[in-house]
Amino acid sequence: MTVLTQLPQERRLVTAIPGPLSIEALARRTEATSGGLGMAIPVIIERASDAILLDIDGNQIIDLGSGIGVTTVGNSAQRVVERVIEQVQSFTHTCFTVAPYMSYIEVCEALNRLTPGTFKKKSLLVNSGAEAVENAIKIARHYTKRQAIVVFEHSYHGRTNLTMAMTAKNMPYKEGFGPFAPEVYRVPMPYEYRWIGNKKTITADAMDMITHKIEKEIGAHNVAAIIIEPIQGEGGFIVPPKGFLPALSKYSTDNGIIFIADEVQTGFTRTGHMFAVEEENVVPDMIVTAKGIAGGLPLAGITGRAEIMDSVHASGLGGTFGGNPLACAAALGALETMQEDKLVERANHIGKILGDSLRALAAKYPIIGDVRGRGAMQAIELVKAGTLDPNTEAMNAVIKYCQSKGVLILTAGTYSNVIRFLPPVVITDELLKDALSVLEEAFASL
Ligand code: PLZ
Repeated sequence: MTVLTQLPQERRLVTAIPGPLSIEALARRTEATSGGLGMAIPVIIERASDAILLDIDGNQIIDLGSGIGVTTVGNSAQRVVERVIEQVQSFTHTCFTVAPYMSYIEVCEALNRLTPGTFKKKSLLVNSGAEAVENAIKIARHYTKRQAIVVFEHSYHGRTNLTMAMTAKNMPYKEGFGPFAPEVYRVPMPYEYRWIGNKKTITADAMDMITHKIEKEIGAHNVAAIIIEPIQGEGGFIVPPKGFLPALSKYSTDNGIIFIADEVQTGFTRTGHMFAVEEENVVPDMIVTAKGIAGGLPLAGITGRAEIMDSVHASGLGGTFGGNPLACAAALGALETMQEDKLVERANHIGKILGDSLRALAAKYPIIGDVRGRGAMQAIELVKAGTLDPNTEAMNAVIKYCQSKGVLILTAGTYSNVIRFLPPVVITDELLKDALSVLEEAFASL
């Protein structure tokens, strides 16, 4: 078995960022690729291992974004690489709905076992988070024979037509891309830092606003599903107040509504639990997963109560590539890594280092208005000191400084003022601390 040797887990700059080779290659990027694509860091990647990205100029960059929360088990993780190599030599594709294979079944068995809930569960595999959300909605509508979908302010669920309708933020996700799918209703999200009156105990307020809206504007009996991210990702790592998710789950059950957790960004050890809903022992009827599931290969899942997942007629669900054998092999390697290397514990350990360091920074720099998140999913919200006014300029300056020193950090937030940390959960303490010292320098340099 040929497995590439690991890159040393250390930051190393040999040119400016971007270096001359990246600059040349990025000109070709501009020529060849759609202008509709974004770019967080202007370098071209040649290789990566765990939390280090190596660019074509030879710079080693610390990855605090994991390709948007995907490489939880590390980039090109050993067990993922081994299983994918073995699979690519066996067969590359049959289409699970044409001629089935074991790895798809094994990934579904693992999802059914690992997701919360002691009832019988079944799963379906697709290619992306958005496709998984679409399928969860299809199934919930089919099962309930209802149409309305309830989503939240600040939510992100994808870029396809239905999921654009479900996503909250207009620019850049929706601007000019309408018309959007009907029967999607948005309700308030208890965003503690910005809730009306700047209150902290808002679960009851929020539930009243939401149930009132549902009952008066939609009719609870028309709602097929309520879908929520247990910690909102793109919206700015907004953590719901304690008790909110349990209350929503109960309201759903009481009203025959399917409660769906979109764990695309929060799932698979990221928040210090296998799934973020476990924090408050919430048991959703369906869970949507993607990103971290397969160590970087494209795979997503929908897992739910067996009677819901089985309510659809045979051939009502599917897709050519869904649960591709390479992606399933990768997922089995990634899931094994999470268990064998105890990544739930590791995420909590990272959470402690990250949280302590971000809170210390916030105590020193009043433009850090809020520190929030859990485990290896935390963020800081930047404001003009002493106000709630978003400070996008400071966010951009910090990100740019960190990039110039070889640290890749992502942004987020409805108000484009959140710096979010999503390191690979396997990142070493030394590497994380080095990256955080660069972050501190960035604030000092403002
Ligand atoms: N649900 C909670 O976070 C993807 C978007 C990146 P896909 N988030 C990253 C971008 O700019 O396109 C996401 C998510 C939640 C669904 C999705 C959608 O997952 O795999 O990107 O389709």
